Amino acid sequence: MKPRDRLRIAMQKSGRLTEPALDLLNRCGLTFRQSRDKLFCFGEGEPVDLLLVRDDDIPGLIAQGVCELGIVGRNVLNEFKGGAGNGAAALTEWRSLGFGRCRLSVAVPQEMDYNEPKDLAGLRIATSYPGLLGIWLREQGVDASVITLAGSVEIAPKLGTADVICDLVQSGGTLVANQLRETDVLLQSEAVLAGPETLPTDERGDMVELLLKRLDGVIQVRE
Ligand code: PRT
Ligand code: ZN
Repeated sequence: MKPRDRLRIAMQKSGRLTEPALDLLNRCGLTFRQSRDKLFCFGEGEPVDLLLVRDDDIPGLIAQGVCELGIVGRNVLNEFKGGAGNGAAALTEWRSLGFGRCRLSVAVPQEMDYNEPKDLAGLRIATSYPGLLGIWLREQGVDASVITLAGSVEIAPKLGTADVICDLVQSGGTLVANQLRETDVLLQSEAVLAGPETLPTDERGDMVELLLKRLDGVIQVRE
């Protein structure tokens, strides 16, 4: 099979990162013709196409070489890198993009007596980030059981399926609404431009370099 000569960037199809990501690419001079199935967008000027996918799939698509770059939350990227079986995937942050800011935090019921991570010993912690939570618990020397949930993590303590949670927080409104209190920040996150540590040595690599240069200009103007 002939190697691809067009660059592919994966981004979230529909969610918090979609609009700011597309806006950033537009400001880097990239425009796209929306295809009918809306999974693949053909780039009009430069040889750069878009893949519109679930954010969780982005690191895997880069690791498999389906695309060269992805715009994804650091939380998703690091969970992939730290997750079981993904150790070999040498993915890196080429740039941090300044939007989609949030943090991954532990939160406990407001009435719970909590002073330090050791107080989590023996508890059940609900999260969608078992890899990152597991690493943090090991660093803290805490033995707790991690309960992996795909969503609605914040209601787990009320439902009795977990004692505390580890979830993304932005304004803190969701925690307050669920009578939870943020105690420890595991990760400060924002959208990043992710890619393999080693770029292709062909035209696609040149295009990445051009894009990074434009991106730096756009980010500087914005700051
Ligand atoms: O369908 P797909 O899988 O692509 O979308 P998704 O539902 O997984 O992702 P989406 O669109 O919700 O979030 C995409 C990315 O945005 C995340 O991976 C983060 O990097 C980033 N981001 C920024 C956030 C938030 N802020 C955020 N507040 N992601 C989620 N939240 C949720 C959080 O999980 C919690 O339920 O918002 C709630 C907390 O918000 P506050 O303001 O009440 O604290
Ligand atoms: Zn997702």
